[in-house]
Amino acid sequence: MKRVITFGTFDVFHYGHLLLLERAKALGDHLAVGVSSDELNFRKKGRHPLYSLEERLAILSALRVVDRVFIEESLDLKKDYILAEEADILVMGNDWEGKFDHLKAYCDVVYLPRTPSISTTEIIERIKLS
Ligand code: C2G
Repeated sequence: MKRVITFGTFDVFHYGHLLLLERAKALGDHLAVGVSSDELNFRKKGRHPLYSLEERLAILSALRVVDRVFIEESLDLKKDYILAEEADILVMGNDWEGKFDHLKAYCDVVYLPRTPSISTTEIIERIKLS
């Protein structure tokens, strides 16, 4: 049984998020998702998510491909989350390419290509203009 772990904010959940999770799950049998706390997202992106942590956790928990969700409080705790979840594979989008290579001591690290032309920021902009 292979355990996969991935992380993200998943704000305004969209098709690119779904494809990332489906490809992550296909690499193993069990998928755990670390969902960024509102504070962590503010530190990463300089804005609060539109969807609250509770809403983002609820959406992710309801997905068939997701077996478990937990809260990611800090980018620096990845090693602890990997060990706690007994993960065999860490999956990240390739916007993080190379950034987590030091974790190869604990599990396989795979960067998957992002789905082109879709992002939460772009969706927010489109809604503002319409
Ligand atoms: N994603 C994707 N294609 C897109 C948009 C996003 O494959 N068009 C992927 C991202 O690469 C990421 C996941 O969907 O793997 C979640 O995206 P974000 O919420 O933007 O993730 P991010 O805030 O970068 O969080 O610990 C690292 C972070 O928590 C990652």
